Amino acid sequence: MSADSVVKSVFEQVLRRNPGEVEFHQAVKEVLESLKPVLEKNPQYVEKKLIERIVEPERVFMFRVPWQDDKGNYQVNRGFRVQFNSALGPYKGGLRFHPSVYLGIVKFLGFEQIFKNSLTGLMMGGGKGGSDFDPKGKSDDEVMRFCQSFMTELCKYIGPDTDVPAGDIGVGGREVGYMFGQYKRIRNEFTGVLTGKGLEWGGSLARTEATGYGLVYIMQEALKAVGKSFKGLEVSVSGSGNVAIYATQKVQQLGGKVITLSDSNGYIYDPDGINLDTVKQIKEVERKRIKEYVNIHKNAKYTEGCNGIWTVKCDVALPCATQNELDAEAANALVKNGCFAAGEGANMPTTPEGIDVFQKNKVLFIPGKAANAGGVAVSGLEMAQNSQRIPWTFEKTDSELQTIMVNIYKSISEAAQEYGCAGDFVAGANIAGFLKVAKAMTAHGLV
Ligand code: NDP
Ligand code: 2IT
Repeated sequence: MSADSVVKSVFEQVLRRNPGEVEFHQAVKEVLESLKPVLEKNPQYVEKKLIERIVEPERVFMFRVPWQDDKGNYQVNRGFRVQFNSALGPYKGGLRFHPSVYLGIVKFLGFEQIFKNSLTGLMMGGGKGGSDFDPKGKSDDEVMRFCQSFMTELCKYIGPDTDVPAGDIGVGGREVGYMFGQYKRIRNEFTGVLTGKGLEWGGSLARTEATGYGLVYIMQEALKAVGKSFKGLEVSVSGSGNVAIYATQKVQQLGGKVITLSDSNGYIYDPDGINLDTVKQIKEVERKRIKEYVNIHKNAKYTEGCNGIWTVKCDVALPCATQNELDAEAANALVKNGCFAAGEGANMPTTPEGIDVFQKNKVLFIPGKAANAGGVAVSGLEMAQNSQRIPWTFEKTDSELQTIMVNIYKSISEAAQEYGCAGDFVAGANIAGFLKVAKAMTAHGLV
């Protein structure tokens, strides 16, 4: 059977077996398309049904999360954990709390995580979880009661050598704290079962910064390869959460100017460059909306709705909010305005049509699997520190992160080169990420 027909038939089976899970279909399609040259070169992977196995999660949990709000009303949400692939290590990946979460989102994220974690070079399998719970507008006590109920069920399936969750959209230090407390209480164990922990109780320095910093480190490496740097560049960042804030910080440290940020209501444009102290106060301390920014910085402008953010003229675009936030129209607007590089801080923020526009116009495009791997990489370093029971300094952790991001850039460039698509970092990331997992799965026999 040719690689083409294998991919076609596996994808048809994915559509049949996972009806309605459109984000999962999108993520699988991209990876399978990239793997055609790998299957041609390695017929043993076709014979051993590597592709059929890798698109099927090892295990999926869905559970009821009952909790009580401040008024005493009972509430019910749905919880998920997808343990996708453990060929390279314990399942590892974040938890997302957002009303849009359903099985298809968790599966797309878990699937991406397999290849991303492989690219880090650390021993981590792929997994993801979350809930359709919306933390927005909830009191601390409500969030705590929800997290405790969520962990009361999740704690049956995870453990420091089994499955190690972390944060994602809607899950930060506060939520990880409540979940860790409940796990410790039920299991009577103080272990590194979650990453993104507080620094006083097993967290790693630089984990908070890691995804945003890592994104900028890999983009810096990619820019260096074409004789450029961030110095003097105008950068458009979307989102205003963990990834967006620390991507902005690192761009600024490297001499670039970040001119936009957004949330799900709208975006701000500040021609003077974003003032991060203001953003951190609004988003991290007060947990308010990004539009508050323009009350303090009078040259800045707020626009309702997030679609227009990519019409702002910039040199580099860093989408750091959510999936499918940058479509073909947005990519065309960026190209027209002279944008020459884009790096995905979020998971799958660019639609397939958007990626097409970037690649046809020779925009230097680094996909999320590679570009946002810094977060999970430092999570892996947090696990290492927890095993050693010794915390590392910020400098040591940050320097390991830089090395990992430079190595990811190297391995995705080399894989693209080797498989005849030099400069296509989407294919490079999928191929390099896959090969390691495929070798491990082959060594493990029929699993
Ligand atoms: P946060 O919850 O800290 O921030 C999310 C940001 O994205 C907020 O500004 C939020 O706005 C915006 N956003 C979320 N959903 C939507 C939506 N449907 N439409 C428009 N804007 C939206 O999450 P993170 O910064 O941690 O995550 C951002 C992205 O980065 C996600 O794709 C995540 O999977 C990815 N990522 C995160 C890593 C991490 O370590 N945290 C690691 C690797 C990837 P609002 O407040 O209005 O919801
Ligand atoms: O998408 C991701 O890589 C994350 N949300 C971070 C996962 C982790 O385990 O740190």
